[in-house]
Amino acid sequence: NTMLSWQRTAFHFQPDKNWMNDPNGPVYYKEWYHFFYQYNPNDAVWGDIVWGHAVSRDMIHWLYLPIAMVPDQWYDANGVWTGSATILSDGQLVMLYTGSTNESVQVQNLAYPADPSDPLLLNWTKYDKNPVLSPPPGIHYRDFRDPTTAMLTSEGKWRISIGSKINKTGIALIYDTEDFKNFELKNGWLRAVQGTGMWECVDFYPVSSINDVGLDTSAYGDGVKHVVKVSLDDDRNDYYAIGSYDEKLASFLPDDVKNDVGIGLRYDYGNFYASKTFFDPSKQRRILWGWITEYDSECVDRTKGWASLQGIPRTVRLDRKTGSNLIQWPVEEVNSLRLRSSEFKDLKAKPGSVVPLQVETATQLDIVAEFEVDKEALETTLPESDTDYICESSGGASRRGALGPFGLLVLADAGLSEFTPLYFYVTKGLNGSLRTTFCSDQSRSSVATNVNKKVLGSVVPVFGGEKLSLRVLVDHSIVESFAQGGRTCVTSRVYPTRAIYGAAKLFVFNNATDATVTASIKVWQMNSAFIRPYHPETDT
Ligand code: DQQ
Repeated sequence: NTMLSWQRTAFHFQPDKNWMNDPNGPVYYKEWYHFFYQYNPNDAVWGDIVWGHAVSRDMIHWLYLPIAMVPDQWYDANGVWTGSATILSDGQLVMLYTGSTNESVQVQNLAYPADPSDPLLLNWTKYDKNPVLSPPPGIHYRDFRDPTTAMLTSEGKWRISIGSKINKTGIALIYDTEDFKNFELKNGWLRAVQGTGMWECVDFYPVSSINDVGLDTSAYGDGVKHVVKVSLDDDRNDYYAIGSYDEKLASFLPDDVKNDVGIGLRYDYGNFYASKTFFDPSKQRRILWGWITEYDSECVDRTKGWASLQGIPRTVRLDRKTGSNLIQWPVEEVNSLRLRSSEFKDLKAKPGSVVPLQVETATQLDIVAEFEVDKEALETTLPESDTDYICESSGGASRRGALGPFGLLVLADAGLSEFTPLYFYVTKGLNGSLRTTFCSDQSRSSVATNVNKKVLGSVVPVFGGEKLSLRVLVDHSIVESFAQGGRTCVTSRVYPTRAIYGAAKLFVFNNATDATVTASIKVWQMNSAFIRPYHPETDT
């Protein structure tokens, strides 16, 4: 349907048609990045799940390959569900995935490349004695899924985690194995948190606390912290915790129980789910993939013939300045799509102003912006007792405060009948300290009615002397925002009907009542990634 074709993205990964959900088994193998994904080959809604497959040299320019695995066995007859890749010490690749059986029991299965010398990994062999794991006693047959990438123990065994729940308590089970065929259930859990419900797509990995280099999944010891991430089925968000992992006890302890697994920090305060990381040995970094779903109706998705995107892959590492959150940033390869740029230096936005930026079209952009709040206003503004600005419930970009909101209007039409504000909101506490929140306001993104109109976002740590900074990737119907170098990230799906193609514009706005804001902004037009099928003769 050409009526909705402007929503299709140009540099985010999406299949040429139909439904996609979770990222699966991302891995670097024989100089190719491999990406698998939950895919419905028959419809633009969830169902009939197979593993789609694509390869890339740079995680931006993707080539579609044939479907990797389909439900052709009793143990995955209801779907080839989410799983992870592990590269063994000798370079062999093994894949563990969840099968939903002919009776809808969730079991874990082993698969491996039919021809390990094939860099494209076109054919997959399922182990003939699958399943390798069935739900243990006490676990409901439909609460046992999404095995992690394995990490080595000090005994030389491989260790995986699988998400589940007991009553309302989310848990991560731990299994050790030597051969990925026979598994031993460990006592206790990696972590359990009351009231969080089913843990989907557990991820478990090390981050360095001494430098910014990514770590192999098995790294352990001095200078290493661990991250546990869970996808909460009940509220459809990805939560992580940073802490220490006791390898002997097979258990994880968060640094801060207020930010325990599943309750505190989120990778993204917008639309981002079922994510998974992998270690990229070619550039010594850890990469995070996340599924970005639709915020419109299934009926519309069927009309347009596709649903869902993957976020731009992000490097992920510990924020060594705060020590208490991760830093996420689009992989550097996305910069290769940058075309012409426009620069706006020291632009003064007075209280209550909207300033257009001349940037040709504004549907495929990479924006880097810095904002400075007028020092005098910061000093003279009276402290407030209520500094708890919450994006979801604070009235969006139109509610004015002394020191905010200010930021950008993206995917805006000239008459401002549609626009998406990305903004900072600063509040001053009674003790004089400042608190900064970053929000993405979808409430006026579209004149269409059957789309999500929430204001999304969260608080962002800012140190004295730091300017407020923002990186934004705009791609037709997705807006990915990275505030303060990637400390707080917010992804929106938006569905403008007027602010499309050449009619889409970009503005700076300042809706604060007291403070003038100085903005410096660089905007690149972004090329398309031309994602297409692999051609054996020309694609090498
Ligand atoms: N999606 C898969 C499951 C997983 C869920 C099924 C998360 O394995 O728990 O498509 O989105």
